[in-house]
Amino acid sequence: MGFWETQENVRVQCTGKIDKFYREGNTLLFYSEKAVQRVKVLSSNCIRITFSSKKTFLDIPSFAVVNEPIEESFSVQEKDEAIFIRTKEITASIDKQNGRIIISDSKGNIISEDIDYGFSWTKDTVKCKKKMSSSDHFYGLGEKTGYLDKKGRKYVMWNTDEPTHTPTKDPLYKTIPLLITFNGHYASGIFVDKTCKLWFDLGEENNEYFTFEAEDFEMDYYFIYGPGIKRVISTYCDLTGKMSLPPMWALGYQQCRFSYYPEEMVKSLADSFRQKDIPCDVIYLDIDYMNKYRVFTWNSNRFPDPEKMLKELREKGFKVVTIVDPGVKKDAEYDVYVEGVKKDLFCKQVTGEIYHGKVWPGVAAFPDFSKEETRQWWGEKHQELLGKGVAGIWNDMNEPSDFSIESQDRTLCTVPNDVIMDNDGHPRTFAKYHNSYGFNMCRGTYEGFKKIKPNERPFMVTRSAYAGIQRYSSVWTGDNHSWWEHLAASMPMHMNIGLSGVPFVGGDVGGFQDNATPELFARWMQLGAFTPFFRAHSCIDTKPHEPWEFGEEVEDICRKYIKLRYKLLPYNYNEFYKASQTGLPIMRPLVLEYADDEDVHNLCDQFLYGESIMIAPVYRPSTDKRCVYLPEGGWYDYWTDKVYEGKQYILVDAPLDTLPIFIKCGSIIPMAPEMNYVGEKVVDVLTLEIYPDKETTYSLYEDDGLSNRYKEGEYRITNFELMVNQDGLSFNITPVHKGYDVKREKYVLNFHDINKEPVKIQCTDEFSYYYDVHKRILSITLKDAKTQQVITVNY
Ligand code: MIG
Repeated sequence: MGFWETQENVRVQCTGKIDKFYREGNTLLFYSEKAVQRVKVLSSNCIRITFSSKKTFLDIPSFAVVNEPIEESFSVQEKDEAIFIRTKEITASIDKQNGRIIISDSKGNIISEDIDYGFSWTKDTVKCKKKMSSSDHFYGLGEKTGYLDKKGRKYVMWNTDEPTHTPTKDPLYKTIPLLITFNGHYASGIFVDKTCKLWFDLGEENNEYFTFEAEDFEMDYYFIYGPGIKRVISTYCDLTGKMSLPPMWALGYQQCRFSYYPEEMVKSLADSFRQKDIPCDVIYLDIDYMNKYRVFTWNSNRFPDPEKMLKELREKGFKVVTIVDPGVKKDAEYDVYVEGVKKDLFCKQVTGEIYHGKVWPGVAAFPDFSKEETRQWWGEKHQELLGKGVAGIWNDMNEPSDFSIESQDRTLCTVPNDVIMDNDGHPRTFAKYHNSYGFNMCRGTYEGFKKIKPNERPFMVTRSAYAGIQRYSSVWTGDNHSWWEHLAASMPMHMNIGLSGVPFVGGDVGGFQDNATPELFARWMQLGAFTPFFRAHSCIDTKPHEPWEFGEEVEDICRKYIKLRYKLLPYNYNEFYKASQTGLPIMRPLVLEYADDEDVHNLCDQFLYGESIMIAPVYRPSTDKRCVYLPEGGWYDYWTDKVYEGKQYILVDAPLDTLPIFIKCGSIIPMAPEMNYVGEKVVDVLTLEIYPDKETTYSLYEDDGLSNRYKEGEYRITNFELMVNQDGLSFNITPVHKGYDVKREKYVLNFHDINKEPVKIQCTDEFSYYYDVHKRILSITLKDAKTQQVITVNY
């Protein structure tokens, strides 16, 4: 096949006729005159497609993919027009005329179809062009502005320190190139595993096709067949790994500001939380704790004895997380810099000289985190922090941001493209590894964390990320503003990050830049209480943004929702557990559960928090009512216990102190007593809020919330089962794994929506009960017998 000139010097070529193909194990190679494409069968619903315009493959080990399975049970059939690869679930055909790939399911429905030709390339890029239909929706893509459905825009993947996220701003800090396509019936995923610049044009250029393009001579992507969205995500997480369980305190409320110092201020901040009866677990130290922004140092005037301070805070239940930036100050007297130079750990220019940019400490070198040795060294450096009692690490500026390049175009304010990264024997330019920089920084930190504190679970939060980051760190969405628009925009952004394999996500509650109004702050706190990572943060030159800075009414609202967050800890922790097992998000769009319902395909102003709770935040000023969509099934208003039929829009009251919360009929929600911080009290009484449907089951995971002993079986799983019949109900409690003693004494079972006083209650163990006729709640208290317990109620 030929080529054509679109513009001067931009010669576009495409695969052309396939001359020969080979199979070897799970791999097929297809050669045309100028290019080669490789299909690897990984499982019955996943294939990897690599294309090279140079006829050879890079074969650089992936940063993202940690588990690439091999599937050999598939058939290959050559016909006149195409070669067919058939697994149990999908058939991929490779057109002999042009190399294009068409994938269909076992019933023959076309799921994915290259159009015009397969791959095309220029001297700088490789592109793949696929058919798009009018019913297609696009989800995932990590951290992007806009609505839930990403259709209609072109996005670029290039990690950028972009402090002003206006509605169409792109790119931001993270790259997670997982594109989920859903046509209303079938979902599939395309995961482009490339750390160079990428573009996804999802219908901006044309509404007949979408494209993805890499700034490289090679394209490498995984095609994942669903048919459901959940399966796409879980298959993606089988490849890239899952979040491991964080320490339970990381689910508590976290307080941040740029910056809390000196020590007295940090301590009095902590005391204020306790005095004001507002629960809080974590306080952050931003860049000003360091000695002139030198990483792994302390400013000894501001923090004369960090170890002592951290110990005192710990005794009050506070954990401290410190920021760590990648830039290492160029300073001949500074050991970290000197060591990095001596051990050859910094990124270098082609000339062999260390590249120096400029960040907070001034002129600085950038560790080459693509090298194993650098990551190890960096990890060990955290002894200075973690060894002194710091509880977690906050990685910032790791796109990486570089102030030495001044440009209106923020994508340029980073380490230049021609700097070299070593990647352990696979040296390429920064341009090719750019999007992995923050990821590998986190990887080094995480490994170091595990060495320094082998008995603890690492806690980290990062701004920049690449696919697979969930293995190492939680993420936050960078420098938002105290704008209503950002409060609203955070919902689809968090949901799409969740759909991209990263369940532990949140944004700066209250907004980072600008001053929040009391009303905005209250509304944001309500939403924040239902985001996996729950941290308030504000910038250096803003007014104080602590929960008590906005008057009494707002302080009360903050207290109410932060306390609710703590009461929901068992539920929330269980959601984290499930996410660690499945890879599925905690904060999830309704489309994940109600895919057949067209009304939810782009619904992004309400969301599910875990399996039972739906949140419909207020995200506009002067608003005390909002429209809520209830999907199929029944829904309880959390505040009034009023039950609604699903599949309807309702208007609910939402005065400033009310966040509309709905509980799915058929839910069991475990709750803990109020506490000031995680672990303050043993949860000796576990309350189950039970919202009946005909049949309901719930499985609760519990462990010590801190150590890694759960990996050796030290955890408890208890199953709860409710069955409702005409004249009563029965409830079973069944411990199914008893590897950990949760020190529970009692259960309080609150059965909601009970309209009659019971005439008879029987239980395998001693119990007491109370029926509240006004609330229509039957409350039964019984001891945790640690064996199977059965309760029957007759009305
Ligand atoms: O150039 O460390 O997004 O959360 O407070 C700004 C100071 C650097 C950006 C982070 C923000 C943090 C701030 N940092």
